[in-house]
Amino acid sequence: MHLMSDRAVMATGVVGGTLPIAVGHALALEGDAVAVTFFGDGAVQTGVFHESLNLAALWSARVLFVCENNGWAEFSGRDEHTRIADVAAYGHFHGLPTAAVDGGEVVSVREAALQLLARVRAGEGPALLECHVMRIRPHYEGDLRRGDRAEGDPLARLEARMLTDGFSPDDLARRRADARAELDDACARALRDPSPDPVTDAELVFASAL
Ligand SMILES: Cc1ncc(C[n+]2csc(CCOP(=O)(O)OP(=O)(O)O)c2C)c(N)n1
Ligand SMILES: [Mg+2]
Repeated sequence: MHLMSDRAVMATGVVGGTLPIAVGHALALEGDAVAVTFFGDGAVQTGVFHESLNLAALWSARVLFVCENNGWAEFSGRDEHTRIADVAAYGHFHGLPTAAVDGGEVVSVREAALQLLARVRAGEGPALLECHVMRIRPHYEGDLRRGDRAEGDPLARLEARMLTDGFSPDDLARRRADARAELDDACARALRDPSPDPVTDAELVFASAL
């Protein structure tokens, strides 16, 4: 929900909030650039999910909708808030090319995403990718009640697959250390950055300065 970067246009604590923004963003993009929006299965029961898929399909917006379906919305199991088991059903219903994959299998996610992205880029309209995943950590740190399934960790599964595919344990250890160093460096840089000046709080919120 809360990731931002130069290419991550927005994130928000409002469940489903990124969906219509992604459609608008896609309509403003030029060339064959594509907007990709990630959301949980909890967002699928919001009205904007359906409005966004419908409008994107009608206007052939270049959007890839990616749902991470872990079967939970905060503390409610999927069967407590919907009678529809698979999110992919809504893709078919709204007329989008749709795929459903094991979201813990990195290679399958990549292959399915590339196939759908090729269609979106070609101007065939939006697409929906449903990734079935496990919640590997509780909803928030300290909540140990439900859904802690470490065996669903996509990185651990990828490592196991790479070892089977012939990568050496040393190679994997080196890659892990490189990734760790990159993250440590990014965290250190973020902590060193000065906090924003409070007088700039309205910048980029309104079209013209207050
Ligand atoms: C509009 C809105 N309603 C309710 C909430 C409270 N809330 C936070 S997370 C969440 C569940 C979202 O489900 P999902 O996207 O599947 O995330 P998961 O619980 O699987 O991490 C809810 C209802 C919110 N943040 N925004
Ligand atoms: Mg969920």
